Amino acid sequence: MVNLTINNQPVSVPEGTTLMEAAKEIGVHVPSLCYLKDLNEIAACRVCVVELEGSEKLITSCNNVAQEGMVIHTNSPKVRANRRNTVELILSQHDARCAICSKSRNCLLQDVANDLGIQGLPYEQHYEKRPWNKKFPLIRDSAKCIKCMRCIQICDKVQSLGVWDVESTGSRTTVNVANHGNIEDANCSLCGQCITHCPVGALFERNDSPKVWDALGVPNQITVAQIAPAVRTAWGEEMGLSPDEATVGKIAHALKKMGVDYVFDTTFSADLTIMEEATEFLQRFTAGELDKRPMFTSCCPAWVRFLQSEFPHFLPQLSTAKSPQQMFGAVTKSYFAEKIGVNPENIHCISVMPCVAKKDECNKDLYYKEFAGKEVDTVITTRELVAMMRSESIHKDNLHDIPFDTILEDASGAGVIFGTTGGVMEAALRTAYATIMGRNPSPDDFAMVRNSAKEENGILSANLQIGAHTVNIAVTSGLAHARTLLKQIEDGTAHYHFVEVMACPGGCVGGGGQPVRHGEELAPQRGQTLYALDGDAPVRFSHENKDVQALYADFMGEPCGHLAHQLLHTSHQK
Ligand code: HC1
Ligand code: SF4
Repeated sequence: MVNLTINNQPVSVPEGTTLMEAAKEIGVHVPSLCYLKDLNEIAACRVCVVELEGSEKLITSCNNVAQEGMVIHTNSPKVRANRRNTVELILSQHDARCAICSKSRNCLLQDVANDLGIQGLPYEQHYEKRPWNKKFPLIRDSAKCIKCMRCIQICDKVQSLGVWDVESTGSRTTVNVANHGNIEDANCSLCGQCITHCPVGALFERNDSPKVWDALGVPNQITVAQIAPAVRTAWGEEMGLSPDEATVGKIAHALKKMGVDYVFDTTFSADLTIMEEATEFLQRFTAGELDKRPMFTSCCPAWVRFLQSEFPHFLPQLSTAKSPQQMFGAVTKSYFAEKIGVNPENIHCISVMPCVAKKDECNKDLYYKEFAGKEVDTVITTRELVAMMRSESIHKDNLHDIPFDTILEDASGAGVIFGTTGGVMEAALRTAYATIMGRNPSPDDFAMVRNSAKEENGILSANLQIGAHTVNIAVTSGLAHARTLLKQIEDGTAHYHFVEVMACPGGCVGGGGQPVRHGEELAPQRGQTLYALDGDAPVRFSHENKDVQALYADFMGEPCGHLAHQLLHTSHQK
């Protein structure tokens, strides 16, 4: 242990602890704009300076470690003056029109400037404004960038994509798409992790809420909304609701208040996806197709984009099942449209997703009888949903649980856990087991697929015995882990039959469209919310979803049958 003094308080910390972490031990917060634990400890912003007694120069606390006998002051007059000057300089190169900024009220720069009492700038403002394709789902505003390097690090170290890079040197140093490229050509998976790790409003999703408001105003148009599993775990964070209070039924109520005609749960079509994907898996597995290479889950569009751009030779291994989002749209504009006697052209499908990549995925077309159009018309993120609630003055106290609409209403616990890493695999295994064995397993028999994050390389693998079959499975999240897994398969050091990959660390609960809590990775605790919902669910198997059963009986026929192939499957080849 190392003993030192911080703000006149003694503190003992393990060797190698940074001064910032040591201060945290005794409840002292040192501000920073760039720090991300284990990812970005490079003192790019220099806001975290502290005073070391006996040293002329201030030192940065995020990348200097505690040493025996150090006497540190984190908020001395010298520190305050320096920190203030640093922030004033950053603000002089930042478009600080907070009122029209996507991160307003949740911006680290705003917080630090306010905490320091900065109310005017001694320097002239000058910031760069670069053009950007505003139609792309991910938007960068160069005038807001503070060069903290967080986006570079998360994209490189966690997602292994390297979309962002430093450009120029010295005072001209800036961040841009690597190799001076365009974002459209940059192999961006659209996972949105750079957005959720940006401390300011330099990165954000395309705002599609105006499209939703427009759709709600079209006379005689039917609006149908679906709510993704992970949204329920996080929207309450923005509204001041605890996980218990922030029910999905209240989101349904809010959407109805906005004027949406029918509100459904994507969990319904997660169950439908399992019917198709588990059937497809058993067909491919028993035909020996997976003896060399596995079948991959296909519900994460960022993962699909990653394969398309970097590992196209693996595309045939993807399940042909569409994602639950797209299946919902396809079922809405076929089966549901027929049931309610409405022309699918007069239906506008809205998805509320924790995801930025879903804004790209929804561009898929549906061809059904006379109808040729989009399965899903507009995708908004959890953040956009909350912003819409605010703009409609929907207060949390005026929301209560309402049921989803019929006839796509039923949803199992297996579908709910789709939103967290391992959930798709667990749900599929529950149904695959029932198909092979002719009886259900205990719902928690496959709980070993949870917690891939705890594995050393982030890849959880298991050999499962189901009847006479040994099934090798793997689960991972985060594209750097996925890349490792693909390399293992390529070089023959690992062999699996079925693999789940979600691009966002922790799965959709950690999605790029979820509310941002600076410095906190909330995916694990949001995942626990989904497991609790699954544990309490009256139905825990996708194949026991009554409305999915009715869909097959009344309309779709068999899983992986002719109509199912037409409506619920796709080719992921570009
Ligand atoms: Fe997801 Fe999925 S779990 S991909 O993360 O398969 O976005 O929540 O809706 O489609 O169901 C996202 C979440 C979501 C789909 C489902
Ligand atoms: Fe979107 Fe979920 Fe994939 Fe993240 S893990 S990119 S939120 S689908």
